Amino acid sequence: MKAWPSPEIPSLPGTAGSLTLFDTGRQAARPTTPGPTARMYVCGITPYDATHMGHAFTYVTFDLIHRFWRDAGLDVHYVQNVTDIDDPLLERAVETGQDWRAIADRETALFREDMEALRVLPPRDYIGAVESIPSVAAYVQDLQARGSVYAVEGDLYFRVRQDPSFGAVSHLSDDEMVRIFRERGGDPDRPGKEDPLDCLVWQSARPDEPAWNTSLGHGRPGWHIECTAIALDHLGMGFDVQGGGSDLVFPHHEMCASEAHVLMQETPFAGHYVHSGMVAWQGHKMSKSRGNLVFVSELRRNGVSPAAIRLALLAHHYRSDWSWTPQGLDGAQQRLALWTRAAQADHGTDVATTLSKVRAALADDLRTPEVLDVMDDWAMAQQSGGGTDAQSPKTFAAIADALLGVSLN
Ligand code: 5CA
Ligand code: ZN
Repeated sequence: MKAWPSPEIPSLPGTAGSLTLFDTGRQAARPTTPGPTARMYVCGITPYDATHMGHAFTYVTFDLIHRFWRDAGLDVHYVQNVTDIDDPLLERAVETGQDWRAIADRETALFREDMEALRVLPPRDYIGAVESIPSVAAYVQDLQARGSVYAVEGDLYFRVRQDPSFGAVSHLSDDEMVRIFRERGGDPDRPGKEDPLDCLVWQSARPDEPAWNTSLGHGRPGWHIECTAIALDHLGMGFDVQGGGSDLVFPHHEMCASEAHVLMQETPFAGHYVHSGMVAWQGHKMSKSRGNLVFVSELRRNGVSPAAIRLALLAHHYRSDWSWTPQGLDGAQQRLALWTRAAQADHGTDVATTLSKVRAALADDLRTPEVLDVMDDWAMAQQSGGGTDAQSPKTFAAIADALLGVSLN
């Protein structure tokens, strides 16, 4: 699929060090150790509705990682999927009388516009589930050849326990796994399953549902194996970061990892499993299924600057759960005005310490609230005058742009 155009990234003096991120798998913050090309896979949208602030928070979080690595002089191979066939799309199609493909195309197009407006760096590979079906079918056959698949009424299930490290991403008890699996699209209670946690890798064709002819017969893929296949095809095993919101820790990222471990007979699937917190609105996690949403596109239509939206998101550490509020957006707009004034000055105080503090706070598990404080300090000092350096206001703007994706123009 086509991604979206990349914004320019200004270059900054000096270079960043290494990036430490909290790894859900190890339950600890650890340095990332990319080679000259850092490899990151982030789970993309299921395009049945517009981009909301929860999505924006997640993609801006991983954009900070992307930007940090670029600042460190690395090439970044970033892969993202689009779940352009799944139950929610088909349900929305029935509810609205539209074709599921038209919904997916429209909402994916809107997502691209939102990402471009938010200055999120595009993935190098932007891959749809539908276009990956032949690859998924081949991986399911590999799993079959390893004796890791069985059929229930024509649907194919992966034996999760074939991976000795199953559970090592989420660290949940069996009871918790079953409960969460049931909540998040799994089918632990289906009769005929060997283990309640075994996951669907191929669903045979249902009447009135789309299906594809493959080596596995007529049907469509299960969800997890799509991301496993896309990540393996484009990044291979042992890539640096597997990312998404914390609602994907279990079952999604656990299942993806186990499928890959069994397929490739090696570990790990990813070096770090990184998860952003959930954004709520009106007391509940923002979700398309609940319908309590604040859309990026709606704010943009109402004239809110994307830079202010980004600053509203960056005011929260990426691992915290938080609520979107109008006050948060007001605060971000004031901050944007402060920074913009400061960046427009003819001269200012030295910005080198600001840059090294910003890099250090980002390097330590993306401590963005501290980054904003450091930037505020420089901008406020600027208001009270002083400083003779003609370059520093421009460098300040370049820091905001290159590392935070906030354009002060
Ligand atoms: N297509 C799958 C991933 S393969 C999916 O989860 N799609 S999604 O549209 O539901 O979510 C897209 C991304 O946004 C996921 O990484 C998800 O974890 C994240 N996300 C969804 N809702 C929120 C929220 N309220 N707060 C933060 N992140 C969220
Ligand atoms: Zn995914």
